[in-house]
Amino acid sequence: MPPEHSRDMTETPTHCPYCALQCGMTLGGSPVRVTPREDVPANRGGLCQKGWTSAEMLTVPDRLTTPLMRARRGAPLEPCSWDEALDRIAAETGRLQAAYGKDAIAVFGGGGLTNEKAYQLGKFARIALGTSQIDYNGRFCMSSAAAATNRAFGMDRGLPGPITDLGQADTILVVGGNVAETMPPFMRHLTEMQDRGGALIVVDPRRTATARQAGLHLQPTPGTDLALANGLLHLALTEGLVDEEYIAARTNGFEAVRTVVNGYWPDRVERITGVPVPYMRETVRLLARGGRSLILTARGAEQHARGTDMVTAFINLALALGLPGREGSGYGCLTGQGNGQGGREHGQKADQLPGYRKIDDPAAREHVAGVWGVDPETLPGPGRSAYELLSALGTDGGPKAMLLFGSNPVVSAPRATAVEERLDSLDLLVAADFVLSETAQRADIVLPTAQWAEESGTMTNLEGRVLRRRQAVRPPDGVRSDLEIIAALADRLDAPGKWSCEPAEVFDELRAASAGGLADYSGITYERIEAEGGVFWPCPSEDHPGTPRPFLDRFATPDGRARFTAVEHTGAAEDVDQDYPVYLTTGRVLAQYQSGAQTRRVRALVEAAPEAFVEMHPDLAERLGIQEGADVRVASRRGTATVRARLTDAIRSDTVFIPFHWAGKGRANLLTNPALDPMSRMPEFKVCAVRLEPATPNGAKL
Ligand SMILES: Nc1nc2c(c(=O)[nH]1)N[C@H]1C(S)=C(S)[C@@H](COP(=O)(O)OP(=O)(O)OC[C@H]3O[C@@H](n4cnc5c(=O)[nH]c(N)nc54)[C@H](O)[C@@H]3O)O[C@H]1N2
Ligand SMILES: Nc1nc2c(c(=O)[nH]1)N[C@H]1C(S)=C(S)[C@@H](COP(=O)(O)OP(=O)(O)OC[C@H]3O[C@@H](n4cnc5c(=O)[nH]c(N)nc54)[C@H](O)[C@@H]3O)O[C@H]1N2
Ligand code: SF4
Ligand SMILES: [Mo]
Repeated sequence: MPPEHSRDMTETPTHCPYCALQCGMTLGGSPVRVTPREDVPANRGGLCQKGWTSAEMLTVPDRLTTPLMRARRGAPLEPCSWDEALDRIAAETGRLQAAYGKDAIAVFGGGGLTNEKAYQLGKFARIALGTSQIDYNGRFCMSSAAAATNRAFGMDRGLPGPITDLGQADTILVVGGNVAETMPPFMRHLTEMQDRGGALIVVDPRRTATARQAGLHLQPTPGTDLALANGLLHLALTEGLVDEEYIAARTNGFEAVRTVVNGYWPDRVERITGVPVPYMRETVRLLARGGRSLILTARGAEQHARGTDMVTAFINLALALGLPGREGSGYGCLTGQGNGQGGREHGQKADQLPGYRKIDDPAAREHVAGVWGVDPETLPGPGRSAYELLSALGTDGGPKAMLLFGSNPVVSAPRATAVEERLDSLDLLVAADFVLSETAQRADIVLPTAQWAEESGTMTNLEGRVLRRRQAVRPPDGVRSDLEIIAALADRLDAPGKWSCEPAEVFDELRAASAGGLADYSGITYERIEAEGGVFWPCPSEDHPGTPRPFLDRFATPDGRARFTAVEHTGAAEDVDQDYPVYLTTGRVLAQYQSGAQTRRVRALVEAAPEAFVEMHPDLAERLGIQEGADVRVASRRGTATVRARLTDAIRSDTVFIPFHWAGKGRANLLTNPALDPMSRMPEFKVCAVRLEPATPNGAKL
């Protein structure tokens, strides 16, 4: 077989560049054509519009193909050579670290990076720069579910079993997930379950496309899911539906939960959430009817200042009904980004080393330092979480420079104007990207990278299945892969250790570094992934089959039992009041992805979803004098956005919704509240208080 960089455009089986479903697709032809794969269980021949049009990203007209640099702040970005760019980064980081210490340099990664890149980036921060200041956009994504599952099960893995289990379930409760738009082929599994007589229940303040397919839709006030979950458990107890035998055999801590949920009687929960009592009763009855039941949370339940406890409340419910650790049943979190799962396992998190090891655990430090060939004493300790890191940039005692790989925080971080100010106060901002994202536009140095189909590596999908991303085309002249960039910088910084640019070699090192950790990849090889259609972690040896369902015998806690944690409802960090009387929630639409840096460049997607809008109930619109299609000013305590009104009775009349994919005046994150969860450090993207008014004098469409 020819080496991958010289292979021509033959048909190459790989996976979609975008979300965690990692739909299988084949790339081939010139121009590159996308064909869905039938052999990948996640999508079974399906793709969403983003997947179908993904190859267009390979040839966007404004693709970066040369490094860019600004002579000084305020000067324009101008083309430069790789050597100039890399030399300046090495010189500046050296100067700043000499003046301010190792932590003067921050690194910010992304959940879209392959396992190999995420691993190498974490290693680069710790031993090439020696900084503790690394975190990544996954903190904004599934970190609350990660914190909650670690607390309850001792391990954080997305789905509790293969995705094909969903079709065989009898009841699935989806809390705060709009999979019909965020992972369309996922619906096949839900439809299969429904066709077999199974029940789909959706909890969402909006009657989304997903909710419309459900037999039962619970429409709570944003931020009240914890009360709802406690209320469901209260009902399960009073109706004798909890599995006392399972609780005794497989869990600890139920008594405290029993006491707390005592206070969540149905009428009270209906008052807090707005969900009618009969709907709650029916939900509990369906979940507890025997057979296979799954409770799945997504960002709607997780992106809260109490997100960890919100998820915990649903895990408590699942445990009380005896679901986790039973084949086909359990609790799961729907991971989001392409490598949302793997990206959180190999060390780009502030408190973590590869293999999901804790950076403050002496044994973990010893093991990983051994693989890296350094003294464990030289490894830094835990750093700041994503939003705290962004807020510290350029402050006294905060980092003076940041290297960014795979995120666009100017659009996606909460309270974005404050983040912009911090970025602009840096001595040096470096962005590695294949397009000039809104954040790259503010950088001092921009490094053009290869993307997705132009390189290879591994991705871990929402099931915990490690997949191969294969190179299908050659990168354009002038760009380098992230691994090449990291290696070139490590070389200039005289870093210890090996810095391979070959994904397969980096993966082998990752396997060794993860060995013995919670996320043990040591038995996974590229060959096995190819032969077996992916391998589920943990997989501690090459003759180990991998672990599709991790908790069947025991949980990953020291005593093998799952842990209940009693949690109380407190409500959103910022409640509505006279000045800001309406709840704002934010999220996604089908045709755009994340900060839109990629999908706002694809023609068909721009046609399908051209601009930011605010979804609002006609009753609310009438009260405010706002008509369909009019420009609306939406103000919160953080800022003001101007977006187009879209009237629909599918949303509660006390709540509005703005998708966060657009830059400029329609940016949802001009408004959002950066209140952080105390455990996960997740910002409260899903609820804050706003005021709305027509942007044009009579509220009419211009
Ligand atoms: N088209 C598209 N697909 C994507 C992405 C994308 O950007 N675009 N991104 C990927 C990524 S990284 C992620 S993380 C996933 C996210 O996938 P999802 O979690 O499905 O997406 P969201 O739209 O953020 O949120 C889901 C729902 O939560 C609801 N919600 C808001 N507030 C609350 C609340 O307080 N309680 C409850 N129960 N629900 C609430 C919203 O109305 C929304 O319908 O999608 C992945 N797939
Ligand atoms: N209001 C609000 N804000 C949110 C959310 C919400 O629901 N509401 N959701 C949050 C969530 S769940 C997430 S995951 C974040 C995501 O938000 P971001 O972190 O901004 O995610 P992307 O838009 O995917 O940004 C990825 C950037 O990296 C580039 N890129 C992609 N792949 C690679 C690669 O391999 N290498 C390099 N060097 N660059 C690459 C892309 O071109 C793009 O510019 O947004 C969060 N922000
Ligand atoms: S659902 Fe996700 S992985 Fe599948 S085609 Fe769409 S964006 Fe790609
Ligand atoms: Mo995400």
